[in-house]
Amino acid sequence: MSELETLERTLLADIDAAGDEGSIEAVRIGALGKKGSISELLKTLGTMTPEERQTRGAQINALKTTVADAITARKSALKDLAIAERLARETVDISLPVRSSPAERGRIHPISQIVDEITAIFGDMGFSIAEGPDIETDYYNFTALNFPEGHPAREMHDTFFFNEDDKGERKVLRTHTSPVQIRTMEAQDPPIRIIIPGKTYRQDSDATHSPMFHQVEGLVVDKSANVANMRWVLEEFCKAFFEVDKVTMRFRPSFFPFTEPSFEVDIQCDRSGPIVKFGEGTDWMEILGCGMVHPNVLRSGGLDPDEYQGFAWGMGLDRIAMLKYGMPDLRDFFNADVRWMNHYGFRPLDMPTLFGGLSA
Ligand code: 2U9
Repeated sequence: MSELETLERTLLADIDAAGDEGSIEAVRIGALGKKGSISELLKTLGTMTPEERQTRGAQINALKTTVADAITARKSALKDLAIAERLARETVDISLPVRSSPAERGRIHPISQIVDEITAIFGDMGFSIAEGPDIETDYYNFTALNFPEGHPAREMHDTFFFNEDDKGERKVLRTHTSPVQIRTMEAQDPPIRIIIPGKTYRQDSDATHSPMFHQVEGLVVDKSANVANMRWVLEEFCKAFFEVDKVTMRFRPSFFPFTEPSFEVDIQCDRSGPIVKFGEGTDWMEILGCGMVHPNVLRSGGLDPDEYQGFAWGMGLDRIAMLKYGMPDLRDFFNADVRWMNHYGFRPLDMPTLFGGLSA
């Protein structure tokens, strides 16, 4: 066997034996690199006679082509092999349970859930949401709402007062969301149909009262809004909110400075078991307050009470959240306890809608 045939065999065997891209590259450099075995052979051509060079040159070049082709083929085969190995190694077991995303693991606080539910119900009836500041002037929180100066009703609210400012004005933490209705009447012409969910503040703290609590109030103003309309809106709301086909409601006369006549509203229920059931039973539970907007309050909002009339209502969100979802102590709402949130919280992607269900 000639020296060239031996070299070819050795190199082809090395190429065949190269198991990865690093080893095949080493074989290439050993044969075709600057100081490789084939390159060294090519250098010897210069010392040969023209006749020798013709035959020997052709042989060495043929060897070079054979080896270069074999290296290219092996490289491509190794690449395919590497991809096949990686594919086998990185297969995904699609039968494994899906890991929940962070958005799935978080929880919506029951108060936010209740606000979303109420928004869905009143949104469907054509109401918009209105918002306003938590720090209010005495005027918007009391005077504009027909609380006379120095009247005991102002004390009834256990108000948090700020210190007097430079102008001698004492701001308050709003004791109800009602200032927002005044601001809306000032800013917008009737017909007005708004709900106002928000934080409110009074000096009170026990298992069912917290110094910061939540209310939702509603206001309708147009030329013919009346008690019958109000009753219908509130009954439809209660049916949708408590997810029952029928409710019986009782309107008892009451007093609020901002409404005349005023009512406290009870809903018939069954309180015999561990959870309150609505739409059945013979017990009553107070659920909200409401009334026709007082003429003085319409005037504060810049409206003529001889032209416009309105109805309004208000309810405590924390209380109805406790009622609907069976939470015994209001203070847990604000303890930021992740175990409580995991138990009572709602899944973030289950947005309440009337068509999909409020709290399913
Ligand atoms: C304007 C005119 C009228 C809002 C109303 C009630 C009756 C009411 C309480 C329920 C429980 C507050 O959280 S609570 O303590 N609210 O009973 N609220 S009518 O009436 C308004 C509001 C604004 C301009």
